[in-house]
Amino acid sequence: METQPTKQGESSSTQIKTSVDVVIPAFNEEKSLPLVLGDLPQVRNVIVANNDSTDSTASIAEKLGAIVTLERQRGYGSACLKGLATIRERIEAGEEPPKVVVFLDADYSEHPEYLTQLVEPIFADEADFVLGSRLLGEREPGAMPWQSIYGNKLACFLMRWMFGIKYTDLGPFRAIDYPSLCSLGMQDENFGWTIEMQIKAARANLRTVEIPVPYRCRVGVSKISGTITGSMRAGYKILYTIAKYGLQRNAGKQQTSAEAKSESHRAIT
Ligand SMILES: Nc1nc2c(ncn2[C@@H]2O[C@H](COP(=O)(O)OP(=O)(O)OP(=O)(O)O)[C@@H](O)[C@H]2O)c(=O)[nH]1
Ligand SMILES: [Mg+2]
Repeated sequence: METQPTKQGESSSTQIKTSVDVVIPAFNEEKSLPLVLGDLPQVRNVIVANNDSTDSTASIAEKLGAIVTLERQRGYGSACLKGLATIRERIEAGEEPPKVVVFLDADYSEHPEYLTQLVEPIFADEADFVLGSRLLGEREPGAMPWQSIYGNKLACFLMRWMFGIKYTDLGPFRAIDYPSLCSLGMQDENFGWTIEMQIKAARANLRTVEIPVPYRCRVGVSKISGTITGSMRAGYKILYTIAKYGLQRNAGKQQTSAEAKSESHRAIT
């Protein structure tokens, strides 16, 4: 027997269809992309940011109804930035801004159907930023190699220690309120993208929640976490990004205390 959707279910799926845009950075993911797009709930726009793929990623995405945008400069962040630029261009051309933007990998390691749960706290006005945590969710054996698990844990520990922010993961599957996303001024062009968003979201006092998301072995060949050089490059960039924002924060504190001193000096003289 067919179950009747609840009124709330109906309205949230309508909201998703009309006001959620999804950005999928993709580099040579012709095998996995059809699976990702097939499992994705109906959203307003699916933007595949093709990172100069040499396979048929772009043509497959187009055939399956996605908006395909080309970014020649390689790097996860570059592809995500291109996706955001495409959203901006469409707004300038007269489209309504999205309510929520969801980021999702193209390798089918995430479960795209969880998008519905990811956007829910934003539509309920309980959060501005929702992070899908693979560390809280169920992971298929081998889906996250040990260096990825401990690397993520270390990054989260450092963020907590340096900034007092509590995260459990740097997962790529995430939803964010569009005006909040614009206010963050995202910049990172490669592996620092996810952590940059998390640090900036905390600094901007965005209401953030994490929800567990399952994670499975990717389709296709591992490019980052399953290779030693990929893991080292990603790890280095993540640590560099934490240090960069940590130093900025300290510089800001020193500046504030210097300003306070000069203010009190002025008040005394
Ligand atoms: N590696 C890599 N991925 C990119 C790039 N540009 C876009 N992507 C996409 O970014 C997403 C994440 O990359 P993955 O290679 O899956 O990285 P990962 O999940 O850390 O590691 P593996 O799945 O083990 O390779 C995928 O959808 C890629 O297709 C790029 O320049 N390099
Ligand atoms: Mg992956």
